[in-house]
Amino acid sequence: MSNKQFIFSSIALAVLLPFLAGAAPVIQHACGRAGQSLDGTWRAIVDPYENGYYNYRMQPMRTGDTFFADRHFYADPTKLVEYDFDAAGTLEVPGDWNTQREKLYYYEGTVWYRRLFDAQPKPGCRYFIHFDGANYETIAALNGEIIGKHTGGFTAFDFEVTKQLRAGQNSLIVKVDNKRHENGVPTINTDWWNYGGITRSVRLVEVPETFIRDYVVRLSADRKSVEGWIQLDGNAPEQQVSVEIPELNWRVSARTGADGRASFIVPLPRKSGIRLWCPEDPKCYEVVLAAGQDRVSDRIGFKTVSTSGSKILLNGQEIFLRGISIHDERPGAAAGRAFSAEHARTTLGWAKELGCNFVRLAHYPHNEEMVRMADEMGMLVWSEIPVYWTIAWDDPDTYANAENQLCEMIARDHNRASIIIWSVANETPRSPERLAFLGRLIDKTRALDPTRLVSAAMEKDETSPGQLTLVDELMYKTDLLSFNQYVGWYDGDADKCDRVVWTFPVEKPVILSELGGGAKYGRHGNVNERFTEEYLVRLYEKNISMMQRIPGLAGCTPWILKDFRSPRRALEGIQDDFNRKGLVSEKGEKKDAFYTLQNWYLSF
Ligand code: GCB
Repeated sequence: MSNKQFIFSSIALAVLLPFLAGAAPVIQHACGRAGQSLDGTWRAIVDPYENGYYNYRMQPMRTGDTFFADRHFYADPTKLVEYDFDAAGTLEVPGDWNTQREKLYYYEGTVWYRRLFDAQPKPGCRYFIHFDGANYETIAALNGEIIGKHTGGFTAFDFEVTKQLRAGQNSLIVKVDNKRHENGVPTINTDWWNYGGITRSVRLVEVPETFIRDYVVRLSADRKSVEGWIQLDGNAPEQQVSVEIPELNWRVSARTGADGRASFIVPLPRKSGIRLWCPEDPKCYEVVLAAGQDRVSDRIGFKTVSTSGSKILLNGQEIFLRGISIHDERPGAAAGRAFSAEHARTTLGWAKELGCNFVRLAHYPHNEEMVRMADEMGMLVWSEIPVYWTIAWDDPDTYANAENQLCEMIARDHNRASIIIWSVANETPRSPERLAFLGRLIDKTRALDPTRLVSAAMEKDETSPGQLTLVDELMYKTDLLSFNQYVGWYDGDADKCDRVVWTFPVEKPVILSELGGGAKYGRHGNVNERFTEEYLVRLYEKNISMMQRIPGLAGCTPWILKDFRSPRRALEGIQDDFNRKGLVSEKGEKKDAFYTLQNWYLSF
């Protein structure tokens, strides 16, 4: 492939603008870069009154009077220092604090983490501390100096530490605060556990002075070319860069401009033999990107997704989305936040066994292992930001926060073949302010990524008894008519499913983004008794036959794969702090309704 074939397209300006508009995006594929993992045992001080922070809030330059300074009482007890990380208890990272210490089960507030690590910084390299996620507000300091602040509990971010990193021992202090806020994203009220802490992996990343910060490598909409861009970061932005897919014998090289960016669209050879990514054949190719000293190797699948009338097309072929919703919680009695490839394999393994080709990762971006595992296992993905229920629609800070989380979600995962839908919200009560807010988020999503579908989980309306439809005007902006409905649980009994008629004012693919009800595993009784396995089986049977009568149905993601912790679920003996709408219990025991849905899915 010659340089001439490399097209610097001005269309790419559209993709470039978002990059210029905001902060630098997260380092693409940070876990595949040189450096060291900082996962493991960290010291932790619980600080509900923000004692260790007080002086910093008063005088931000004086970190010496705060816990960021990592001073010691025990080193010299004649000097008053009322904390000492060396003497503090420990928490494992990654991991939420709620399931690690009984006293922190309901805790919402600040915990200070400290990790000592050795480093040997090399001249000509830059260093970043990369967090895959920490809930909800993070402020970090390296060797007593603040390196950055981040808001949002479910997206990756990194702070540069080239100046602060020392040869020998380093002290990384991270203040994590999971207090809920009325104008936060999410807001105060949700139906999931507000797990706090450094819930996901942390890594010291080493890159050359000028490095490949971000890239997109994907199939063009006509499936005839591979297209994308590379974004360099550093003081030598104009460089020779290349992208290679060795297995396809496909290679391209070019020079980045003064903005550090190069875009390309290069046809695949006629007989490339490319295997398009799909659930039945989730082929990922090794893609190697190089720029000067920097080299990144990623595994990327190639596919397209689009709609035609009420159909969803994957690689141009109609596909029905046999889905299930999932929270980012790990399998096992203790529950808690998921973070590992093993958690992802088990959870997605259950979804596979259920007969799924699609998962809705609700209600916020899940950890990166999950989407990478979905790529490898062949599971289509709906990915969402936590714009949930009653957000402060007219607060500009709330909008900025939501948009930032949207950008961070897309930036981390825009090379994942599995992702077909970006969702901007879940069950948000209608109002003009909310319509404007979500409309802006949808426009932003399309500008950042024109290659995937954009939607939101809306709510159905009953315009007259038994007449079910959508009236939410957001449906004119989304690619899908996706909505949650609980006929047979919150809305009447299971028999109501037989009586209702569905119609829609516009022809688009219909996705039931939630349906279901609760049952405690092993609790048996009458079909009319809530929380019994019998009730849930019947509810699923009735919902399935109702769905078969829904015009334009293109898929569904019943709520939910696994019972998950929620402080809203107080019914003792049955709920015990768990939302019981799972088809498997938190321990992985399959409820009878699992097989009801499985029978339907396996009949396709
Ligand atoms: C919903 C929400 C979901 C809840 C679920 C429930 O509509 O979107 O977050 O957990 O209902 O169980 O009530």
